[in-house]
Amino acid sequence: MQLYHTPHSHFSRKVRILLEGLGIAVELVNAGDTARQEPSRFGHSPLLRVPVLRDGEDWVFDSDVISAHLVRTRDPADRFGVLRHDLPGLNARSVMNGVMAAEVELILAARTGLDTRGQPRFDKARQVIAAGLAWLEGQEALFAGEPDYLSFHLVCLWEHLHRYGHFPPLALPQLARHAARVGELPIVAATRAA
Ligand SMILES: N[C@@H](CCC(=O)N[C@@H](CS)C(=O)NCC(=O)O)C(=O)O
Repeated sequence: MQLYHTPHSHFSRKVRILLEGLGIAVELVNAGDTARQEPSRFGHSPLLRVPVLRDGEDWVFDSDVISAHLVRTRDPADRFGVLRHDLPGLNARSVMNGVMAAEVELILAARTGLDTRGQPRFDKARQVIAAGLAWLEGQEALFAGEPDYLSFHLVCLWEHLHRYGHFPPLALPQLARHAARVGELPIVAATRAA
């Protein structure tokens, strides 16, 4: 099994934490700069993004689809709640994915030479990050239980925003507490980029 990723990719890290939690060995293939366009970097995914999973003959695109595939094929008990169906949990997942995607837009725009300051399109991305985090703070009870896929997702988002300087000037005490707690888990620490 191979996972195309980058060490800092927050979307890839969700999958890597799940792999650690499930005790599944994987060969990590570093795609390098995700702003590049060579399909081979991305396992020939037409989306030109990581993560991409190669599982035998199967190629799987998108972090949550990869995670669902891993659980369906290897963890019928779904111990980390990847296949959950409750609306609050699914909405929180959508909001976290949206915040992470908005951050990717800002990072890759800057990396490819665009000045994002004062541009309405990128101001909207910053607004999505701030509004998404504030919304998630109001849903913090979702992260309060035993560590699960939703809380893995949170810690990936949280640490990435801090690392890249896109964390908005907001006090989010409950999310901060949950992210710190989950961040201490060995399976989470094992996936933290140097
Ligand atoms: N919806 C995708 C998003 C993946 C994504 O945006 N990955 C970033 C790296 S964290 C990427 O490869 N971006 C390249 C690009 O947008 O051109 C998923 O959940 O896997």
